[in-house]
Amino acid sequence: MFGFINKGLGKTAEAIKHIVPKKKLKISKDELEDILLETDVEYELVEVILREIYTDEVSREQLESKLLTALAYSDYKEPENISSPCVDLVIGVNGAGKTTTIAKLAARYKNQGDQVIFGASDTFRAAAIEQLDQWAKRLDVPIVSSKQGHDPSAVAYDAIESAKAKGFEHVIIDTAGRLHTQTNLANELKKIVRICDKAHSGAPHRKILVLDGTQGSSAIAQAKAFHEMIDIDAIIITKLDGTARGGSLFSIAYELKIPILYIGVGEQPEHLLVFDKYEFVSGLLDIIYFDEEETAADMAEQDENGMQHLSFEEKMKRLNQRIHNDGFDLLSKHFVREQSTWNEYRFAKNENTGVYEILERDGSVLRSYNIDEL
Ligand SMILES: Nc1nc2c(ncn2[C@@H]2O[C@H](COP(=O)(O)OP(=O)(O)OP(=O)(O)O)[C@@H](O)[C@H]2O)c(=O)[nH]1
Ligand SMILES: [Mg+2]
Repeated sequence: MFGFINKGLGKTAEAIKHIVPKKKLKISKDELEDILLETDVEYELVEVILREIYTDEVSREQLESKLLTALAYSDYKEPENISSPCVDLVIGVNGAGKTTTIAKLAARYKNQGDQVIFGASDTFRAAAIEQLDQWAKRLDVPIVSSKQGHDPSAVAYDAIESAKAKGFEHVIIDTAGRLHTQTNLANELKKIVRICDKAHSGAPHRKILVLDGTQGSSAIAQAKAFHEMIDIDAIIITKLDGTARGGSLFSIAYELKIPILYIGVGEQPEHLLVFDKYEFVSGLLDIIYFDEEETAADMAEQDENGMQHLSFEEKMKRLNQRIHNDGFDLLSKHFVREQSTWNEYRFAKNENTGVYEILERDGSVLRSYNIDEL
């Protein structure tokens, strides 16, 4: 969990800390609006979230329920009864992180003891084939490829056939993110889907859309276009480590209603994390709010002068009351006045003992108050 926050939400956390530098028990609605907009939650969703909060101050529990509601459709369910091999078709625009994500998926499958084969169906660019080939070598994964310009669906077909013959559990197919026209791309993707099914009934089992996390909410329109071409089963959001737009996940999930399968948090094969909405939300809330378990002592320590904390404020209120009951009134932070005589005395916190004291002119203590015992 700690690693998850560090890797995936580092930049997003920085952006939030500009608005709320120190953890709090409650934040104002204005602060919440700033946090949501700053981390690239789309305004429509920001309005929905704010509209449903009826108090001026927002607690961790209130925000948690709203954020989880936005992620209601983000849960991914593994398709049932897949006859091996399971075929992943990976699509997305140029540079979204498809090929890198394919390597990450392969590393994951291999780690669980499964065997994987790649299909280099991005035949639009020679460099794309070359890049996947390099990952194949590095990860020791066999690859089916052909020359630039060849039929990508034929490559997909061969890769599936090869996996069947070898008894492999997984096929991962790379695709081109851009062709000369959008219609070409749509036709090509549809054809790959058809041919996969021909090679292995039910394939591709997962049509996975890779979205560039640094594009944030602006990737939504793009995702809709792909979803219209071929129904997307799941989304992987990459490069979250490099962006402060972590909040866009809420908009993406809320608008598209397509499950989020993984998030990419770096360039190495191990930098792919299963997306868990509870973990994600609690990771974000930890940046803004105190943990439920964090004690008042932790809060006082976090906050140098303590004044911002409710529990501390409550203590100060009680201190005031006690001083008043003892016949004094607090004039300022450092002076009290005796009600009966109107004499003024210095009032200060003893730095050595932490006790608050009303002091005579000669420095002797007239009254002392241990704030923790009030
Ligand atoms: N920091 C970071 N970089 C990533 C991540 N995923 C991919 N990248 C980088 O993003 C760049 C593009 O990734 P590719 O995997 O080549 O993207 P692609 O979608 O295959 O691109 P094309 O084949 O050109 O369409 C590369 O430099 C990757 O190393 C990630 O999760 N975090
Ligand atoms: Mg690629």
